[in-house]
Amino acid sequence: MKAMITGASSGIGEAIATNLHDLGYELIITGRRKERLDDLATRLGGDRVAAHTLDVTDTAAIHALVEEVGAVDILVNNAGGALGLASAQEAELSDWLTMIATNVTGLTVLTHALLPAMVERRSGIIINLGSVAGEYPYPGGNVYGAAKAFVRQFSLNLKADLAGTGVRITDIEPGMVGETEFSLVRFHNDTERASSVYDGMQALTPADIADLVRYIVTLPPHVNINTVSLMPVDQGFGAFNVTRHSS
Ligand code: NDP
Ligand code: 8X3
Repeated sequence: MKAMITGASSGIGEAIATNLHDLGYELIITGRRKERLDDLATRLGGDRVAAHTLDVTDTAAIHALVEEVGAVDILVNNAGGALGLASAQEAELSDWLTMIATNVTGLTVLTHALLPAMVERRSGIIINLGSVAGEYPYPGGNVYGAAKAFVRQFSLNLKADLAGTGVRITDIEPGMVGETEFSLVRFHNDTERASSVYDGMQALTPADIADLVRYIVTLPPHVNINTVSLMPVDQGFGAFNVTRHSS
């Protein structure tokens, strides 16, 4: 049984890869930082793990990899993240386009490339990493939230098309997950700002998400979990924001 995990070079993807390896899967771990993938392969013992450099924004590279590795039993579309927390009117266009290219286009192209073989074999599981940011708006969430809303709706629409094919599809939508590089990347390597995000609260951990994946992939084949929305106990929702006397 073979599982492909994108963005396995850190955080949630690395933890998911570790759990799937524990379950006995042969892994195809991907990301842009090959040395990180090689480290993970070594830590997992080297056997049953193939590390491949893959930038998910590179459609030709996705097609070449799929051609090389063939069908997989599990695809975890985890690669992605946020860039910036500026308001829409102040955000960098390049950040917006990168978020769409990774969280939306990369996930879509890889899914399109691997799905036909799953349907043909009448078996397979796709797990997408969405976010609570795709469910609830927050200031500065603009394109990141919109990209994750795409992941949520695309996953549900896949479920509609895949009914009766034997192929399963789940969107996992976490709130704040610490011990990842998510905030470091969002704040363009500002370590202080990144670590302050999790100050004084207990965030979810990559292991929490990986344990959820373990649960999902070990369910009987007739059970499909459509979406899972989860948050730290310490996280909640904001109130509506009312601007008064603004003119
Ligand atoms: P990390 O920054 O730790 O991990 C992101 C992973 O994505 C890295 O392995 C990175 O690898 C990979 N990645 C980023 N861009 C590309 C690219 N263009 N091509 C290939 N791989 C890429 O963050 P998380 O582990 O937290 O994030 C994993 C997923 O979970 C993301 O989709 C994120 O949006 C989502 N998520 C995270 C939450 C959080 O609070 N941490 C909450 C909700 C969802 P490399 O740099 O080597 O390419
Ligand atoms: C990241 C979760 O709550 O920081 O997707 O937007 S949150």
